[in-house]
Amino acid sequence: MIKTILERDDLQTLSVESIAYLAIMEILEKKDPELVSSLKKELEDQRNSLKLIASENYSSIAVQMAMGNYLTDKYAEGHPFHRFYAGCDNIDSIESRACDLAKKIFGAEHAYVQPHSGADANLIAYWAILIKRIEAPFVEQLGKKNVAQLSNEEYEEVRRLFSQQKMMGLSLDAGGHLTHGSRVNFSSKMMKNISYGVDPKSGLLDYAKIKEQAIKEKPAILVAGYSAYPRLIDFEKMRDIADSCGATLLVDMAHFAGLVAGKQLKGKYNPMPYADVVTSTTHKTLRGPRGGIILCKEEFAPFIDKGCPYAIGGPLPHIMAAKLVAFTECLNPEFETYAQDVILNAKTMAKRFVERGAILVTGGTDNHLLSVDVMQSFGLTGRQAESLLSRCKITVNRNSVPMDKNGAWYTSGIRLGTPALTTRGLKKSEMVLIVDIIFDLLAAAKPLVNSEGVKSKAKVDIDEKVVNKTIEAVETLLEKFVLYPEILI
Ligand code: DSN
Repeated sequence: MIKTILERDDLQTLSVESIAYLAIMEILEKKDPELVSSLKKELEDQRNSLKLIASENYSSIAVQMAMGNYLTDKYAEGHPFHRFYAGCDNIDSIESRACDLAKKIFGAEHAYVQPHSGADANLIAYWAILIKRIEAPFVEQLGKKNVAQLSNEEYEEVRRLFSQQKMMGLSLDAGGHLTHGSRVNFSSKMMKNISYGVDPKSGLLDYAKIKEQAIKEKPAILVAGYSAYPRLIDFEKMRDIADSCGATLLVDMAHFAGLVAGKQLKGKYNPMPYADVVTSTTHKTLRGPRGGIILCKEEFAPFIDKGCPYAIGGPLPHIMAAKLVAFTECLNPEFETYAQDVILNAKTMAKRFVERGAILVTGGTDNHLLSVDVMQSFGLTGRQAESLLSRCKITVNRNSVPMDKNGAWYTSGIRLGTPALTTRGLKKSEMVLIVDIIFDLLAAAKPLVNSEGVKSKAKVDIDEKVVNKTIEAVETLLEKFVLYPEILI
């Protein structure tokens, strides 16, 4: 007979975090034991692997706890103190305090913390910008009070004008995000998409070329930001480009928001003074719950605040509570050290890869991520490298390199990031060790060749002894860095 948590002999010795998690497991066990098994297994897997996914992190237990409660039961359409539902007093308090903290952390004129994700944040921001630029002046010109007063013909004209607008963002293979105008995403369907790339030789943004393109194309929205670009962006230059073509400058800092909050991106590398609208996720370098935020200049505020109803049916009060907790953590001086270490760790990894002879996109990194060209370095596709590393408990994701010949499925690169391992406490010397482990493993692998002599793009040929040795090395390294040591379940 399993004892309930209250009957445990060691209750007095357990941390409050362990007691909280044990209680959660006990409650869930009665509903779905299989879910509890998956939850326990996930903790074990995360504990036993080297997480190098550049967009992932480990949130605090406080952030996790703020998400799991009855706040989820509330509808709060609208925004703080301006709701379409009654009974939102406490949600008003939570959401407005989260907005105030976000403004303080980033030095923003206005904050909106409802987006459910970074993609949501971009969707809302694009609509808000188009409505401000096109719909609002159109409505005003016709002497109408709001869009609901337009006739069907007039509204059709708004829709036609929207579809004529252009957005210009970094292409996916050069490190841009799907929502920056990729053909498989809504962003290229709501506006005409013009992509800019990177210099084919250096892999770096070529600002003069982007400016030339922007002046020719005249986009309504210029997007700066990335998912896999390992360098800093000069936002002063991006501002100048936006001004030269009359575009609204939107910076998507989903990947590097934590580096801004941690005061590591200063001057022209901090997007806040230059952008009209800044979007972000809250769960990557920022280390909060899975979600999004939008920061903007005051003139955009009335439009951004209508994210619900533009694109959100109802905000998630429990997630906004967790964002509030994460923002309090960003204001802790420890967060600055963390952000500094994230970059230091990434630079250390990049340096070691180069010393060992690997080819990196742009030759290195200035931020939290690096992109290793595994095709040029090891003759492997990104897919082969990703699965082999995963077998050895090292999680990375395959990623295109600029002008990738292997396409978006197999790719020629892998993207590595340091936020999660930095949170876990790993430092420079461990980074060198990790690069050596990865390098030795990938160097020992070859693409599997079938009986007809065809090289696989997915499978590799490798001595199992090397695989086992790698797993052992990872396990030994992680023994010293227990993830969530305060949780015993
Ligand atoms: N999936 C995220 C990333 O890995 O960068 C972006 O949405």
